[in-house]
Formats: sequence, structure tokens, C-alpha cells
Amino acid sequence: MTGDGADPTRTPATAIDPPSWFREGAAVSDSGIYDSFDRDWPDCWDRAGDLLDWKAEYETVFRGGDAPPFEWFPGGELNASVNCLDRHLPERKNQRALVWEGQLDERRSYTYLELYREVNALAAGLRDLGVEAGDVVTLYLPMVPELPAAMLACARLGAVHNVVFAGFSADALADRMERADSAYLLTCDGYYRRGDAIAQKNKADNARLAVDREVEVVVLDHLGEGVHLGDGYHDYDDLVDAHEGETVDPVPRAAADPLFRIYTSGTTGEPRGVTHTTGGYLAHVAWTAQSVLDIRPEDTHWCAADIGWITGHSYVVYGPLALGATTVLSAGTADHPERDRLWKLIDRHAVDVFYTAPTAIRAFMKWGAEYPERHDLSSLRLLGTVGEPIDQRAWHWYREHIGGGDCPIVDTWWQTETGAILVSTLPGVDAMKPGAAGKPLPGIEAEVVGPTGDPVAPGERGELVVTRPWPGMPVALAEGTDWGEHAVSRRDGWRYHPEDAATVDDDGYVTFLGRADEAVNVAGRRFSTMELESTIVGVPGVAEAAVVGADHEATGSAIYAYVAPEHGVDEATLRERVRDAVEDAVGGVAVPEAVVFTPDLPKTRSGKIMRRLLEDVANGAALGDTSALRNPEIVGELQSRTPDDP
Ligand code: 6R9
Repeated sequence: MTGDGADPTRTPATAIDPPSWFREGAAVSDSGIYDSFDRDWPDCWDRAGDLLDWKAEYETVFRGGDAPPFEWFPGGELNASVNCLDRHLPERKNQRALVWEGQLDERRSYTYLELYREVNALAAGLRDLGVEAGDVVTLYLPMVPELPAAMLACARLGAVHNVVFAGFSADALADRMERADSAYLLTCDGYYRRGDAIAQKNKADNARLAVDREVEVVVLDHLGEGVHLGDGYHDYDDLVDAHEGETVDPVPRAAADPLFRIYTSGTTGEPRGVTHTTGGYLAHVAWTAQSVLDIRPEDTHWCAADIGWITGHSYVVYGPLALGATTVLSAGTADHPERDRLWKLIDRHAVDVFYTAPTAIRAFMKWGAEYPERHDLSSLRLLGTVGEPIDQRAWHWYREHIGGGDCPIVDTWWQTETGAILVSTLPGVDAMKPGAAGKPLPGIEAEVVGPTGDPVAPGERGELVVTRPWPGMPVALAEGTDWGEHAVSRRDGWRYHPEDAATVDDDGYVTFLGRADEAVNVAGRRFSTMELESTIVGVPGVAEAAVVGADHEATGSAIYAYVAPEHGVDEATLRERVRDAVEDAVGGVAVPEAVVFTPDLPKTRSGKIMRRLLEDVANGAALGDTSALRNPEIVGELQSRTPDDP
């Protein structure tokens, strides 16, 4: 796309209405909801607050002016573990709260009563170790049921959990513990990934040595092979067994008290610590789990994200459990032992709602439809995506091959910082437009603005800004204490800048184009990498593509396209097709200087394509930090495929 006007690469998607069978049963199907929320703002958010049980009712929904501080549900007191467990016991103590599928085909499930008991015993154990309200407890665990149990045990005590993705290194763990000032660590001996045992405790031991204070460590013997415990170490099972049958009074928390801390990596530099609140966050997550993901208490919901990321916090743990549904937790990977693993599990557990990322969908496409075809996926009622823009081809593939052709899809836009979904269609209300996420949800005010801060015309590229506070906003934004640059107005009034490039159409649907800084400048013309990528992945035979700018003497930058082809495709033919497609969609000036084929693209552990690395490779530059890479083995492969020798 060019910097000076309309978007030539995106043919407007045809709107698709949600099927009437879906609309009829949807949790939210009132088409007047946008207007009524707008009229009643901020009191409309009472509807979210109402989904929770409060120990002390809030005095008002929102208190605040045009600038921070903002207070959501002031005066309200609640406990998150009560909302996710205790209050469901009278009606569904024997319903499954969570189902766990291990990497080695092990299976375990917890009813609400069982999870309640585990959480209480663990909370009693942690209290014994000295954990109090406000303390930060770091959880360094893979996808095991004890991870959500530990999160809820912390919440019960009013302690703040700090989940660190299990795949992170000892240094990354130590860094996050230092930053969060955390004196407690819960980890495990090890776990399996693609059949290999990972020594988690070794990493935890090293981190503990690196941290500048005494740390109490609880170790879960997940592999069941026995663990050596030194001084300051405690066995998870011993701790829980010692307190079996005990209940811990839930510590009431003010709505604005922190529920958890999570670190997110900016595109550059330091990890950014984001702290979410107990009341506003939980209300926003529960409300979007209901209105967008349409989760009902009788549903089995599967969000395939790792709990180490915000998506797992909000839509594996807190959203589904706050609503009293069954949540699926799956360890390991989608292609191990076989490429039909996910579909087998959907079939086995009769999953109603499935939520995953475009990067996963593109992998499924690459593997082929034969894998989902082996299983009965007819239990699915709704599909969701999150994490990256989804191109139209992947969208249609998802709907056709996973959704049986008629499941609605919600393309949900949000961030670690926003806590919960802000932009998406409401599946029981709005038509879907493949490729566009949708409108800001009812009660959310956001617009796409240009460099001056004024709204851009429909179809023009700009940046999304959120112009009103939202309940799931993090503490720093609510208090106005941090990230000053984001809260500062470029025009009038308070705004939050997520730094995502976007366009908006005549119906108010927002199409995200990637991070605002992802642009290549060729001879003074700006091209969005996402725009070019969406053209290239539209070419039959292309599974995935990433576009970066390489330095070029004459034109400033040259466009390099890294392309992962589908199995068995002839590369020379595909290269021509890619060039032709870009020429047709954008013009000769945007035709990639180089099309480099690669078996896979470098991805971060949360599944986002690491363009920075490809840029370094394209430029023959020294590679920056690659510790966040999920597939480091691809680096050598990429370096060996120079554009001149493709
Ligand atoms: C939830 C999560 C946030 C960034 C965000 C944006 C991208 C997320 C998207 C999307 C297009 C969507 N993103 N959802 N882009 N369409 N539906 O992913 O949080 O890890 O903090 O990443 O992800 O660029 O700014 P986080």
C-alpha cells in the first residue's frame, strides 16, 4: 500500500451475515447494543460488572474526568478465585472446570469442586510459606493444570501472580523476577515438548542464583521421577497434601487492586511490565468472553494459546472460569504426535468454541485439509482468531475446513496492555468481513487517525487510537503513572496509542495492517509489509510470507519477500506468480527485489513473525537478540539462502 492514499491491495471483503441459528442462540444479539452503550456510557459497563459477584458493591461504575486517574468500579470489593470457583459450586460442583491434555496423550480433568479444593490447599500452603496479599508470586510452569490452580491460589490470597512463559530462559526469568520484586517462585521438574524432556528446574535454579534476594521455590514433580530439593525448596504435592481439605478465606480486593503482572516484549528494548486490576480486568474479560466468544456455562471452550501470554490469562483461565464453563488446556504442539492432534481433541471433547492465532491457521493450511477431515468437528459453534491480522484466504480456509462452512468467526483485536478484546464483531449482531476485525465493541471508543491526530478518511492508512478508558485498562494507564508517551494527547483529550496501523471502512470496520512501524520505504513510497504479505499469501501454493525492507543504494530500501511454500510446489513457477500478483495488486514498483523460499518463517514464541530478524538476514547484518525465537534452527537455513542463490 502506498503512503498517500487508498489501499490498492485489499479488495473489500463481502460482508457475511452470521447464520440465523447462531444469532437465535447468541448471548448477545440485540442490534441496538451499540447505541444503548453509547448513550449510557460509562454506566453501560454495569453490564460487565454485573457478571461478577462482589463482596462489596461498587459505588459507581466509573469515576474520572478527561485525564487519569480513572477508576473502574470504585468502592467495589471482590475476589477473583471466588468468581472463578466458589460461586459456581452450588450449580455445577461436578461439572468439569478444566480438561487437560498432555503431550504424551495423558489426560486429566478437574471438576469445579476438585479445582476449588486444589486451589484452597495450595493457597493454604503458600500462606504457610509467607505469601500475603500484595506479594508477587512468579509462576514458571508449562501448560499443566497446576498453573491455573496456582494463579487462582494467588488470587485467593490477594497475591499478584507473575506468569513467565515456560520456554523463556533462566536470564529472562531472573530479569522478570527482579523487575517484579518477586520472592516466590513456583516451577516444575520438567516437561515434554515434541517428545523431548525439557529440564525446567535447571533453568529455575539458575534464575534463583541470579536473583538478588532470598527466594522460596515450590517445585511440582510433573514428570513423576522424583526431584532433589535443597534449602528453600518445597515440594508442590507435599504442600498440597499437608493442607488437604482446608479452606482459605478469600481475601477481598478493591476493584483497582492488582490481580497479576505480565511482561510483554516491545518490538525493541526492555520488557514492559503490565499490571492488571482485579475488578475492571475480570469484568471486561468475563463480558467479552460472553459477548464476543459467546461462551456459556455448559460450553467446552478451547483457547489454544499458552497461559504464558495474555491470551491464555484472559481466555484460557479467567474468562471461561468466571462464566462457569469448561476450559481445555493442552500441552505440547499441534503437530505432535500427528498433525491432526487439535482436531482429534476437538472431536474428543466436543469443543463448542475454538480460539487460535492466524499463524496456527496458516500452518494448518500448509499441512492440508486431510487432517481436520479425519475428525468430527460438528460440535463447533464459533471460531475465533487473535494475535495478528488474518488474511482473507486463511479466514475462508478456517471457516470452510474447521467451521464446517457456517461457523461464525470473530477476529479479535487486543493487546497485553488492553487486557481483553477491544475490537471485534459481535457474532450474534454483526456481519463479518474477512480480513477486517470489526468495529470497536460497544462501550469502546476508538478511531483511526493520521499523523496530525485527526481521523483519516475511510480506506486511508492511519493508526488506531483508543479515545476513552475501558474497564480492562492496566494500572499504569488508569493511574497515569507510566508510559507517559501513550497517555499524552497528540490532539485533544486523553488517548491510548496501541501503535497499530489500520484503516477503517464506511461501516466503521477496522482492518489492522500490522504494527505501525512495519513499513518499507522504496524510492520515497511507503509500503506496508502487511499489505504486501496479504497479497503474497493470496497466491495459491504460498503457505506463509513475510516482507521486509533491505537496504538499497538507489531506492533506500528494496522489498524482500520470504515465502514458505506449500508442500510440493515448484519454486520457479511460484516466484513468478508472487511477482505477478504484487504487480497486479500494487504495481511494478512494489514487486519484490528478491523472493526467498524457506521451509518456515522465524517466529517468536507467541507465534508472531520476527521481521526484525529477517531484516537483519536480508541486510547481512549481525543478528540482534534471538532469545525469543521459537524455531532458532531456521536462522542458519535462512542465512544459507541468499537472494542471489535462491
Ligand atoms: C492479544 C495479543 C498485541 C499485538 C497488537 C497487534 C497484534 C492482536 C490482532 C492483531 C491484527 C488482530 N494483534 N490481535 N493484529 N488483528 N485480531 O496478541 O496481545 O501479544 O500483546 O500482541 O498483536 O499488533 O498490537 P500481544
